[in-house]
Amino acid sequence: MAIQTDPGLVPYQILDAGGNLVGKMPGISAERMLSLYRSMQVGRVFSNKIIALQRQGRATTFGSLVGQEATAVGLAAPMQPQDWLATSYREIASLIVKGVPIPTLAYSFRGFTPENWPAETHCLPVQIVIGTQMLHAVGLAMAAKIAGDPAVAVGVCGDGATSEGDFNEALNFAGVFQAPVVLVVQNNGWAISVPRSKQSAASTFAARGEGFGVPARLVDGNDILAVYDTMSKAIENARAGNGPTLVETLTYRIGAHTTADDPTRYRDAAEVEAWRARDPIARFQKFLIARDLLAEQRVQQLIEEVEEEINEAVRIAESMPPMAPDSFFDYVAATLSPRQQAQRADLLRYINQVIQ
Ligand SMILES: Cc1ncc(C[n+]2csc(CCOP(=O)(O)OP(=O)(O)O)c2C)c(N)n1
Ligand SMILES: [Mg+2]
Repeated sequence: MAIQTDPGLVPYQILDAGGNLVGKMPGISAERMLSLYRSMQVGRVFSNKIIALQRQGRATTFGSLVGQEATAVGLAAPMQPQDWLATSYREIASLIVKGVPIPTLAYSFRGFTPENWPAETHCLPVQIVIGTQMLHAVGLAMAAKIAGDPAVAVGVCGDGATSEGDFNEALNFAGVFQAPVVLVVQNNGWAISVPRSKQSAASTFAARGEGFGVPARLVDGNDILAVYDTMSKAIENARAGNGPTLVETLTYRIGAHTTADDPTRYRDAAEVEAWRARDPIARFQKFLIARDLLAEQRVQQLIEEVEEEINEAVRIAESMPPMAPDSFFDYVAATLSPRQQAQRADLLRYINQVIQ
């Protein structure tokens, strides 16, 4: 198995893989649990839809979210509106939970950075440059602390990102300056084709917090209640002035790294099957059905409603005009240098030649 943990370190769990309650229930209403369940379905349907569109030439490269819905939803759900969220490309469901409109995200997977990025959601645009968002999260948290603003920042990256300098610098600053930040490592076992075992000789990524003086938690990342509970406590701890927490969520990337990847070339089918049995949506669904919070007949209907919502979002995104090819210059600097202005003019000249 690619995912290793110290046998002495048991990830925090509230629901086991069969959906049975094995821990203490967090204070959470039935309505809230159903909304978490629906958000996980939204994440999965969105992922499958964008991958289908990519196959038809209607979307860009996309990294599958499947299997990681509990971590993505659970890390964002306890956040308050003023809290900051800095993610990679793998946490689209977190952005949806935090309020980024689905059409805006679908538009971004047509290859356009939305001009109307909803800044009021306090979500940063996704980072493709591995690990950088962890520094952004710590910086936002430090700024909030200095300003006396009751905001907490959450930064999330993958297992592979922990080998970047940025990750280590972020943890160091978080610890030294007691930043109100929660740094989440979404350990899905793989960084494209590089297994978790090649990222660190440490028994867990959570264990690495100690070296930075940052308290850490190891959580079953496929257990929505455990992720939600851990994040709620870590976020409120940071808000109360008690500093940062590092959270490792143990999960698994069921799909390909992206639409440009073929994982059958580097990993065992048996490993994927073992993790399918720990599916985060199926697990929570069993729990909700057993508690009479969700009717079995309702599941298919709910998935169809979610599919319709995603299809509508795609229709809206596809009806939006494309951005001008030179518009990215608008986001480089408030005023362009003469050299940048010349580059923009060059680009426009080239485009006009190609079109004519
Ligand atoms: C600085 C940097 N180096 C390399 C890449 C190419 N790259 C894209 S995704 C990826 C693997 C990231 O793995 P992980 O952090 O585990 O995240 P996951 O994709 O599993 O969510 C790499 C190396 C990049 N985007 N940025
Ligand atoms: Mg990974």
